[in-house]
Amino acid sequence: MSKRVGITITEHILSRQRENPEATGAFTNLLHELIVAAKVISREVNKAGLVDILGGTGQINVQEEAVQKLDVFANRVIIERMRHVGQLCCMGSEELADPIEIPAAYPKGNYILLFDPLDGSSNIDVNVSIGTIFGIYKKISEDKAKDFLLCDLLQPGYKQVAAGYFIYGSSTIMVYTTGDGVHGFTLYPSVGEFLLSHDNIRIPSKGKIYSVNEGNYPYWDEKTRALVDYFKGMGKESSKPYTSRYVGSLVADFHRNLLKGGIFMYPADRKDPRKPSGKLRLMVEANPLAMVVQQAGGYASDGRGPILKIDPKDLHQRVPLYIGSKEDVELAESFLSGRISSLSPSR
Ligand code: P6P
Repeated sequence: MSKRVGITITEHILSRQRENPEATGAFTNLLHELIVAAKVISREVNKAGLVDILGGTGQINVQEEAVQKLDVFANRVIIERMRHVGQLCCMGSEELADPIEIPAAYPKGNYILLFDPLDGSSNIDVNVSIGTIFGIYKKISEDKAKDFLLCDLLQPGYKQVAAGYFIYGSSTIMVYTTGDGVHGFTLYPSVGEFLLSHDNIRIPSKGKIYSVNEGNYPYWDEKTRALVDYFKGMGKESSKPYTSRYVGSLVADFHRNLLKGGIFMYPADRKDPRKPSGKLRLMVEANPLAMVVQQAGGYASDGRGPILKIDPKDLHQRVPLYIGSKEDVELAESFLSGRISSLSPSR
């Protein structure tokens, strides 16, 4: 066990800051405030069954998804806490159509925060783990007359300076990377501190788990079906069957595969003509998790190539997602590109 297990997230971030001679403390300040926001969200999520904040608000968000009260709460907590930190020039939320400006009264900074405030919210009422996903970029625009430009928000994922997620489950865990490995911290509720519990997470190069919503099988193309049939040990290219695990909450499915190995897939499908690339969002879901998994030795693809190299066109664009153990994701690319000719069953 690493000698560092048990140190606080604050000490972990500060030790990183001390190792970086150019560090000004701005990033440390930004991450610290995000952690406070997550603690507030965690408290509400963990008592959701006890107070009347369950159920929908009757509103629909920019993704045309029923908005749960905790979604609204989490979105508001993050925006209100982060906008006065003085380290951001703007934000982007999965819940809001437009970029979030920092009010004139507040100091601005040179970072951009993109986030999904409460992913998996359809699981809130049934007590399944849900999460907050975030990616942080440096400002690139130089127009002095503007706090930010759209190009600051629409950067490819490899430009992220940090990314991670909070998973609100049997315990609240924060997993993040600043480009120097992936580390997990578990919230010690009675102390109110995140303590290092998973030092330098590495994902197995090949797993035994596949995660996909097989209810969408009728809406997939032939190559996608062949790929999933392979993981099931069926079809022309048979293999030893993998185990199927699917929670329906991206952060929960991703976190399990990160620790145990395996592949999570949300393929393009014909289910909704408005969402031909599937359901998941590039900027606030795929890119942050792609940075985490790559830093842990894994890989994330849209089926053709690296998620992190996609040039974004829209803040809310959707993307097919294949993410997890490197060998499994590369195999998925082989099926989806048609490169697969024949695989020995022993593979
Ligand atoms: P489906 C939750 O709404 C979410 O955005 C992700 O957390 C999850 O992976 C996905 O949708 C589940 O979608 O279509 O399988 O229910």
